[in-house]
Amino acid sequence: MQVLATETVRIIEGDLAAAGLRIACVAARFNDFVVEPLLRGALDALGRHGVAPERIQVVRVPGAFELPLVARKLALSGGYDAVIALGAVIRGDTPHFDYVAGECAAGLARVAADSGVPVAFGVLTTDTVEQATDRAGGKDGNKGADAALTAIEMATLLRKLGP
Ligand code: INI
Repeated sequence: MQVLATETVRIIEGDLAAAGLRIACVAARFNDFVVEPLLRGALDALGRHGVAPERIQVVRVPGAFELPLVARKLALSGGYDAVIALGAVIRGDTPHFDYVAGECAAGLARVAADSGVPVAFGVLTTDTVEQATDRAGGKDGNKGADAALTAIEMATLLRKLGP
């Protein structure tokens, strides 16, 4: 059996050349002290990679539970190459966490698979407020910016893969 090196096979992957992409960001207002820095990080990353502001639409929803419905509407509109979902579900003391976080993650994954439009998961699910702020422009980076890069990479990848 021949062992094939990755250099010898054809590989398709996305890139970060984002000029011309149309991007929708859907952001939860719940825990806005975390979500706003995520949104700023996402917009900063989109701008740095060449997405024009007039090609970006921001939509706000009450909480993370509402993200999938609106992401679905945006994805199916035909107006966007990718959707970035932003939210923060913080466990605290509430059993609500598991329902909100679980439905949000499963719902967003379903939207992407069903619509064919990439949905980047920029939703923090953490045990504490500190863990959330660390990931929203704190010591652990900015997951909104990371989600924006994923959205760009997936949108460019899908373009390369064709219809
Ligand atoms: N929504 C969040 O975005 N984050 C949370 O941490 C959260 N908690 O913990 O309850 C939360 N709840 C609200 C939820 O997303 C819906 O907006 C609400 O249940 C109405 O449908």
